[in-house]
Amino acid sequence: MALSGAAALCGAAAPPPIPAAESLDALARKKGLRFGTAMPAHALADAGYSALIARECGLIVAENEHKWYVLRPSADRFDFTPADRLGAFAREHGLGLRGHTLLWDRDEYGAKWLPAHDFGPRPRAAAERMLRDHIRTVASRYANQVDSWDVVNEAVDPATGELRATVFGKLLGPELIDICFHEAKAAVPGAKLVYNDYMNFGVEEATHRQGVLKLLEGMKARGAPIDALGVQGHIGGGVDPTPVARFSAADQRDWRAFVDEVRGMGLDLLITEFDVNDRAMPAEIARRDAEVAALAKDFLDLMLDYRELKQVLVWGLADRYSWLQGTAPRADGLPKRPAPYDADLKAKPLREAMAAAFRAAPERRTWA
Ligand code: 9MR
Repeated sequence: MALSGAAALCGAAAPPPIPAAESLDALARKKGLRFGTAMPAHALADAGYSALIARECGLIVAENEHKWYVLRPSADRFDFTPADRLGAFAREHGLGLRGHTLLWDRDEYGAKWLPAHDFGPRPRAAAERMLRDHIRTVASRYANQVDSWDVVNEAVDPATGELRATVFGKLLGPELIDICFHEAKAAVPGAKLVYNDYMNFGVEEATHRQGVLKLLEGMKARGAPIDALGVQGHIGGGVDPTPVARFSAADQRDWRAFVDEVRGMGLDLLITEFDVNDRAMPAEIARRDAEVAALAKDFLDLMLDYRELKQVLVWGLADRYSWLQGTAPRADGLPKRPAPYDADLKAKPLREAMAAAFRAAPERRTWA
């Protein structure tokens, strides 16, 4: 049989498009879950990628556009332009919008001007005013669209398990986190409020996990209005020095103990930034993709077992939009393959692993 057109040129027929009823979000919804991806504003110009997101996802999260360094070009000015463009895209395609983040509590990822900012003669009060004003202004602007906010991101230092000594952390002390959650609650009482962090499985992550548990326990004890823990889910050694190619039985046991504690506090769970760093996996693509998919399936099966898990978002739906391309490169210099779709927007085994995990997941009550 003669191949036609593009298929003949590529030497293989293009895979059939995935029917709407089988999209990752449709499969997730059958179980009371939702599926989405991070999207940067520059991806709006990519028609193929935007269409893929609209087809596969039920929600998006701005990859960087709600961060202080984008929203706050200076201490006295807000710029909502890129964030609003992503909000408009979500509306146009009937997608939900998550908010990330009202405070990324790391100065290196905050507003550029902040570390040198002069808070005047009463710095504590001025810092609290600035923070509350930021949270109120940003959260209120998206009150009708964003239904869950990463109120605070990455406040726990993985090396010590203590809160990081940031500009706001030093001025406001341990109260910083509660202040953020109370202000967000006052601004958007109907939104779910999430603490988001990258604690992971693995023995070398124990201090980070303990630190996050300590933070959450304290917040619950003090009555801070928190609904869920956002597990970023950068597995495979996402932001860690050591690549992790498997989810061992011992690691699964320790990770479950961690998640059980979070659940025991009455908190829900989200996977907010899922991807699989293939930095230590074989070069050969079929083998690499199979290892990525297998690691993902092990992790997702465990997490989806918890009915408290309400949403799964990937940090980029296709390899060409993954932040991992620019972070800790592979020794062989090959491009990474951390996302469900490849650089040509073809579905990979990771996509099938995610679909299989959603199909196998128990049903849960939708996040109200
Ligand atoms: O993917 C994001 C990348 O484009 C940015 O340059 C970087 C700094 O703002 O942040 C990346 O996203 C991070 C997320 O906001 C928080 N968790 C870790 C993510 C990967 O670094």
